Amino acid sequence: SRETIADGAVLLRGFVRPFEAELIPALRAIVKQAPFRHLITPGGHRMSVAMTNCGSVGWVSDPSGYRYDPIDPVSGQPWPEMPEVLRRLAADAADEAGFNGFAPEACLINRYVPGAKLSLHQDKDELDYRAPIVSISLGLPAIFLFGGLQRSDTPRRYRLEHGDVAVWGGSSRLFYHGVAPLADGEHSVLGRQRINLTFRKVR
Ligand code: MD3
Ligand code: FE
Repeated sequence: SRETIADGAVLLRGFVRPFEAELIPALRAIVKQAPFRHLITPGGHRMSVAMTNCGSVGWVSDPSGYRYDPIDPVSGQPWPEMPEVLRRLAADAADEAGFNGFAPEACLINRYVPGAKLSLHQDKDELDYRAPIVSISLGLPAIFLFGGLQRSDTPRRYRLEHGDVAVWGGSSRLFYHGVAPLADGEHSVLGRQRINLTFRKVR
């Protein structure tokens, strides 16, 4: 199904289904090469969400700031390549939402265990806000908080489930958003966790 929730923001429930059999092993291979780690924010806080990346650049945070970096600071090596199945899924979802020719350079992969959350923030480390961000939810369901251009805008809440894809472009590209603390549970494929992948055009 396709549901528009704001200017340029489209929810595609279950869009992952036809890709899932290929996607899960591809994800496992990435995490083997570049394991999840808890980043430290410039403010010195350890994030409750663990992260890794694939693609030609990856998003990193450390005491010196936020940036996209071609090198994984843990391994000293380039991030794992973005698998074809992920490129295709992201491009197909963007097409479905009206953003043709989406070619992401980065895929940030977030892992939530019960209790982990992501505070309200804007995604502003990319150079071109005309490109959307495509996000894929896997594993345990989460409550996604979708605010507005001001941090003080009261967020709307959406439950994102395993297999849901969302595309965030247009004026919603710079809206504040976050994820409420993950409720405990057990998912048949991924166990006691939620994984979110976000595809970004960085340059
Ligand atoms: C709305 N991740 O990695 S994905 C992030 O579920 C991030 O892990 C969340 O926010 C997660 O930065 C939310 C959905 C999402 C991603 C980017 C957006 C929604 C967005 C950018 C603008 C507006
Ligand atoms: Fe974000």
